[in-house]
Amino acid sequence: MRLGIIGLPNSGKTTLFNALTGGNYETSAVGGKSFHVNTAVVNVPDPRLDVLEKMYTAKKKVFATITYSDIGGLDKGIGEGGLGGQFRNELAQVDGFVHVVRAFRSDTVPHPYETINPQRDLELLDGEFLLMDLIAVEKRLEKVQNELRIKGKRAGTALEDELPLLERIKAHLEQDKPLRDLEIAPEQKRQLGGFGFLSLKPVLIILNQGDDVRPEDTTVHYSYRHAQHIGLRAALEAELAQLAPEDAALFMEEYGVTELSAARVIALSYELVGIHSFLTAGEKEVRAWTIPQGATAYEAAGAIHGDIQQGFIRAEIIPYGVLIAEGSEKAVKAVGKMRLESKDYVVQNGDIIVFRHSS
Ligand SMILES: Nc1nc2c(ncn2[C@@H]2O[C@H](COP(=O)(O)OP(=O)(O)OP(=O)(O)O)[C@@H](O)[C@H]2O)c(=O)[nH]1
Ligand SMILES: [Mg+2]
Repeated sequence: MRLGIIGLPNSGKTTLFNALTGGNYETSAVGGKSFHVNTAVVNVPDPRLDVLEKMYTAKKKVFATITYSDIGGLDKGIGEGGLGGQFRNELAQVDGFVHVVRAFRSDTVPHPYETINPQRDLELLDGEFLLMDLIAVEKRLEKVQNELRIKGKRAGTALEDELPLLERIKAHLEQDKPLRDLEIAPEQKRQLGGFGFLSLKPVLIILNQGDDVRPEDTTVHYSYRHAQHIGLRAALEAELAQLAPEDAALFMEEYGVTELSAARVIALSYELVGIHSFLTAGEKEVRAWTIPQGATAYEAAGAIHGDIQQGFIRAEIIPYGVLIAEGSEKAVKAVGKMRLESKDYVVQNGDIIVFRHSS
């Protein structure tokens, strides 16, 4: 899964990218308009693995991962066709967005629209995405209508089914609402996958705050489904990400920072794109595995190895909370709380699983 970090020039995208990935990419006060992408894979922090590592005296700890791409070069006017093909592809291919909105004040970093106004900036770029989606849906609609007119019944039921969906999408966008807020059945959503509608993708809005946080810097109004917002100080967190853990702790104490938001942003964005983790634990390693929310035990087995899936017999499951409550795997088994599940069991976040399989 990959999330695209987007935002207006000088909003702090690259700074946030560095904070999330521990990277050291160059940030600048110039506000680049040219298209560029930085990509990095990061571990998804999971305190459960730290606990399991100790409990099982495991030799290795393997985190789930997620990818971030810092996509520079977005600004007002892109919806009107100012966006090149490569750029458009990059946006269409990510699974969700992290939208950085500037809330920090600075005399040395110019704002492209001069004043600090998070709500305006959020709506500005969001509006461009809506416009791009509207243009895309109108194009597709025209094509489908033409084909239906020319071929009639021979065009097939798939196109006939698509037509009302496209019309519904168009009407929704014309009300200035993102597609992520439109009720669309899962199979229809899959059908739309190839069009890469931007406003259909989940979004995590980051209010990038400076050192003097004012109340108006902490909230924006964006009450749509599959969207959340959170405030953080990207510059401070990027600096901390460069330090050794013990130095970072000292620094945090000095600046009165009790908790870093980067870890929370990673965890939130992981959930937002519809995935979660099941766990495996043993002496060799403790590990988090990524699966789609709602995936079955059979699908989870496949995430580890095709052979395990093929030979699936049953899944032995201990929910993480049960393990902690009972204190050990042995204790869980003694009270009969280990569960035996078949292929179609829907795996829950934090299930610790052993797959029994024929080889
Ligand atoms: N004072 C202050 N400066 C910040 C903060 N966040 C970022 N900056 C500065 O703002 C400038 C722009 O930050 P970048 O991270 O390069 O912004 P960007 O969105 O990647 O910019 P472009 O890629 O050029 O569009 C840099 O000089 C940063 O050091 C902040 O919270 N406070
Ligand atoms: Mg940048």
